[in-house]
Amino acid sequence: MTHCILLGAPVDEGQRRPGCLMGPAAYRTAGLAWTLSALGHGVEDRGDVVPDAPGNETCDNPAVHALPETIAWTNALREATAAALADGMPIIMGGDHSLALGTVAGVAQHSASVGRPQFVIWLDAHSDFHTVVSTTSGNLHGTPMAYAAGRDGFDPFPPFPAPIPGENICMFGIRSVDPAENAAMQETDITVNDMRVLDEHGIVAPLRAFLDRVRAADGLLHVSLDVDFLDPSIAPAVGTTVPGGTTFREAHLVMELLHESGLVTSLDLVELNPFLDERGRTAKLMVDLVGSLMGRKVFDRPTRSYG
Ligand code: B3U
Ligand code: MN
Ligand code: MN
Repeated sequence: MTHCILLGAPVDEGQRRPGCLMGPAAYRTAGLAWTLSALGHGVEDRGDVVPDAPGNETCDNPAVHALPETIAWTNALREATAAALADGMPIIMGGDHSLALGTVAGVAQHSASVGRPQFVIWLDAHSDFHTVVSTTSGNLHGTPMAYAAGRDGFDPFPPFPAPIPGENICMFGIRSVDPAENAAMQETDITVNDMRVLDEHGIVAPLRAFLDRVRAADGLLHVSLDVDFLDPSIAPAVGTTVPGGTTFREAHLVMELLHESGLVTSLDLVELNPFLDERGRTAKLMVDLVGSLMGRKVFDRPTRSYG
C-alpha cells in the first residue's frame, strides 16, 4: 500500500478566472482522503502550502500576469513536493496548472538525488508549452511543460533543476495548441498523443508504449491531470473548457492502466474551479479518478499482468 501525502496548492494566479484557490477545499470536501484510506492506503494531509511573500521580479513581456507570485509558488511547491517524495507519494491538490512549475521541479530535484530518471505524463487539453517570452495570454498556467523541458525564456524563474528530455515526456488528450507552442514542440522528442492519435489508436496502445519506456528506465512517473483533459460535459468546473475531451470511460481507463503499471510516484490535480462546478460533480469525478488511479476496480478479477 502507498503512503499518500496530500498537499494543498491554492494557486489562482496562473490564470484570471478566480476560483482555483478553492480547489484544495473542494477535494477535501469531496472525500479524497477517505477514498484513499478506503482503498487501504495511508493518508497524511500536510495542509496547504504557504509561499513566501512575492519578490519584485519583472520581465520584458507586458502581457505576463502575476510573475512574482508565481515564482514564489514555484519555490514553495518545489521544496514541498521534493520533501513529500522522500516520504511517500505526493498528491498535489490545486490550484491552477502554474503550480506544476513547482511540483515538476520538485520531482526533478528528488529524481536527481536518488539517481532515477524523471518521466511526466501530461493529461490536458493544452500543451502548456509557452514560455514567459512567448505567452500572449500572459497566463503562466500555459507554461509549465516548457519550463520542465528546459526551454529558454524563463529568465526570472530559478533554473529548472534537471530539464526532462523530450522522450521522457508524454502529452495525452491534447486538442488546443497555440502556433508558438506548436513550433517549439517540433524541435523536441516529446510524444504528443493528441485527440487525433487517441481517436485512431484508442487509449491503450499509446499509453502502454509510454509506460513501457518508464518501466525499462526504472523511472519516476509524475502524472499531471488537468480537469480540461475531460470533456466539459462531464467536468464543467474549469475555466478553459475545450470540446472533444476524454469521456468518463476513457478517463477511468487511463487511470486503471496507470494503476496497473505500478509506476506512478506523484500526482497533480489541477485547474478545478469549484466556483464553476455543478453540485460538486467535477470535484467528485476527479476524486473518483484518483480512486481508479490508486487501485479501485469495478470487479475484483485477478490482476492481469501488465504487457
Ligand atoms: N495556450 C493558451 C490557452 C491555455 C493554456 N492552458 C490553458 N489555457 N488552460 C494560453 O493561454 O497559453
Ligand atoms: Mn494545463
Ligand atoms: Mn488545460
